[in-house]
Amino acid sequence: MNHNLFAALRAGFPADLDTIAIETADGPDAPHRYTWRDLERGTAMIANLLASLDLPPGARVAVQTEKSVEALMLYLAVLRAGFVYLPLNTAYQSAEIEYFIGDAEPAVVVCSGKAFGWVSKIAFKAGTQYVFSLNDDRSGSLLERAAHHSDQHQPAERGPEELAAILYTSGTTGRSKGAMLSHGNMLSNARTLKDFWGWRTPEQGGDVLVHALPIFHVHGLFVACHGALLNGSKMIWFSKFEPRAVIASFKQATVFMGVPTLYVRMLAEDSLTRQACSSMRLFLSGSAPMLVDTFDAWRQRTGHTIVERYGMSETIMLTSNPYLAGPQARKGGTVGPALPGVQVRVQDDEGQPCPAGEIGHIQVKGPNVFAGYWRMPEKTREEFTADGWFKTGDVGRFDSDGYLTIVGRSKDLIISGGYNVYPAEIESVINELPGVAESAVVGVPHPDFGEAVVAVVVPQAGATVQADEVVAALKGRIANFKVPKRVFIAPELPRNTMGKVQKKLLREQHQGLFDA
Ligand code: MCA
Ligand code: AMP
Repeated sequence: MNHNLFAALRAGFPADLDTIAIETADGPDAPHRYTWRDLERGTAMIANLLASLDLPPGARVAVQTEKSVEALMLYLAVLRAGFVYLPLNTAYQSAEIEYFIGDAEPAVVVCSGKAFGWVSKIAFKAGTQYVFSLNDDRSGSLLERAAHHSDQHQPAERGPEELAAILYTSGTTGRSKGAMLSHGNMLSNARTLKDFWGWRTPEQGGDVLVHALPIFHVHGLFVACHGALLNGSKMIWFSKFEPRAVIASFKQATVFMGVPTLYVRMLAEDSLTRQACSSMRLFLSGSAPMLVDTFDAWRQRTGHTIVERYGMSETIMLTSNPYLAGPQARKGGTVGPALPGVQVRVQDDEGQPCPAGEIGHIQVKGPNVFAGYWRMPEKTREEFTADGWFKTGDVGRFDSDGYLTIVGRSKDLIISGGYNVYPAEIESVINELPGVAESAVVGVPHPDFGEAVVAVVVPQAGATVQADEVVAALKGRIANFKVPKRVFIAPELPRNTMGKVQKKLLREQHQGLFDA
């Protein structure tokens, strides 16, 4: 049996391949409609192009392109051809891209035409054999080359353990780690979610997913796209989240997935009403904690109770509030019980299980859990317990019904608008700026992004450092979402008697910074 994830997704396509699979909601020629046959043929042609390149087994295909249906087809084609997909956030700047390409050593890199100059330079220096361009208007060398290939392609035979994708997650200290996900990890999770969230096949009346998330992370690429494809469900495709247009699209849809920021922004629109959401059956939230206020406000305004779930790049989805048991079974402020087939436990500092109500470290096990970090066996060992559980770095507690609440993180991580930011990385870039002695980066509450990045910078003796200059210097060096929303210049950082920077104190000091 072939365990290639593409083969399983393809098996979910409806019998009538000439129905609409994806309809674009924005962009110059919207609504542009793609049939299931278009996906079948387009992915075959790109897969055949990749197969013709004589790449070594396990070759990585790294992709940094704007969101487009063709970019989704490229992902599917990489799976189909049996290579390893490596998505990169479009916000990453050259130093970040240089690290990922240097570390993953992809045989193929695909980037937007406007970035081709600098990206290809980095890629060829790192030994990449092929660099193609792909733009969001269906132009670029990838599609030009693929057009010369057959639209028939047999998915490559792959076992469940074989690598399908590498997702880079920033590290608490130093280097980013590439989480290796297999065909089996992704397929088991997609199948679990299909049942758990009650996806309806076209024969069962069908679902329509509003897709407004980026496609370089687990949420938008795996959870959303796998769900729709495996189920033969149509997607209404936004290249960028725009609250009013997304609300207007709910009239033709049944399912929506978003990070909390998207829900907060839609709640600010008068057009969000019960009427606007009357055809919807399921609103899902995750990637960052949703405030109970947002959960309640959404229910009050739309009559729908959001299903909050919890996951990670290393594990895909872990827990979810119930869907089938009805809205009364969903508890705001919790991420629900473990998904079927996934094990989740909460342990104290001594490695003993915490009883319900007590806070401890969240650890997980299951067919969805990744194989390890790319070329980092040591780091991989550190992140698993002796008895084989993955340490999430999140801290939480179960209630007596088995619902998990995430209360914090043992890892020093800020989640801003659903994107992860590691303070250590930002501090090291700030510390390299001229005149800077040291810095501390913390996350503080933000009404739109949930948490916002704030930096406290200490100048070297005799040097003058301006806050706006720090911000300007960081833009272009690191992805925009990592750039601090505010920078404070201070003569020193608060330290405890051991000399450790007291970040808790800094967070408290700046707690109300973004209060409305
Ligand atoms: C954009 N900016 C941000 C963010 N996004 N700053 C902090 N945090 C962000 N998330 C910057 C912009 O570059 C800009 O900077 C300024 O903030 C204002 O941008 P704005 O126009 O408001 O942003 P936007 O383009 O509307 O984007 C906001 C967004 C986007 C739609 C919320 O961030 C987004 O799509 N987030 C979803 C992320 C996601 O999919 N995460 C899933 C990870 P300037 O003013 O300097 O130009 S997967 C995961 O976490 C796990 C596995 C899971 O459980 O799902
Ligand atoms: P990533 O590294 O991008 O995969 O982010 C994974 C992290 O996002 C998790 O370890 C959690 O800290 C956080 N996360 C995901 N979903 C939720 C949620 N529903 N509530 C709170 N935190 C979440």
